[in-house]
Amino acid sequence: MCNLTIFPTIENTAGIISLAGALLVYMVVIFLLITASKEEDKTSAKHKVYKVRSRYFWGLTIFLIIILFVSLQFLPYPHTGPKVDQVITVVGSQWVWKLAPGVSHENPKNFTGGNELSLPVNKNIEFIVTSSDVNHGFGIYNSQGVLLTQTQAMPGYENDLQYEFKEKGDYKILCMEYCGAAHAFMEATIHIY
Ligand SMILES: [Cu+2]
Repeated sequence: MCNLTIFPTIENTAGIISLAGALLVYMVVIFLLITASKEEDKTSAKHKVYKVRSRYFWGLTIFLIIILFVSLQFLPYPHTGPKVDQVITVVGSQWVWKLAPGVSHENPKNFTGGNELSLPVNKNIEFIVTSSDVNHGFGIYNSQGVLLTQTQAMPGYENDLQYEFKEKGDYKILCMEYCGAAHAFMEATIHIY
């Protein structure tokens, strides 16, 4: 699951900007500490730091407000990232998982799908996950019982989860959110070929 490739997503860009900002503050503090003369008392050094910090705070606030207004016009943000090879609709219900290939326009309550599915190895699979009743947790486990990926199955919402199975074999889907009496028996199987 460890993927070091950096995609230019909004999250990554925001992360890089925050990191750069934090480094900038750090550098300013180091600079002030180095340039402060020895005679200068601690209070005046502290004042200098506070001044820089408050300027930085207001600068950052204005910058973020501008970015907010500039970026809002691009909503809804287009889907970025690797290409999807296959789409699977998943509906969680008390107490079964139903899976079927393709995008479903059906009301989740009428959705028909099985609790077993075969999918190809090394393909980017997109799971569109929802629920027909209460919240469920859609978790995919390998044969050793290790959780590989998960998302919530919520009534009235569709959560997208993309995952590429790297090994052939059987994977289990279990419910990760307590949803009633038979919660522990809510499972499905994905065969990767
Ligand atoms: Cu459950």
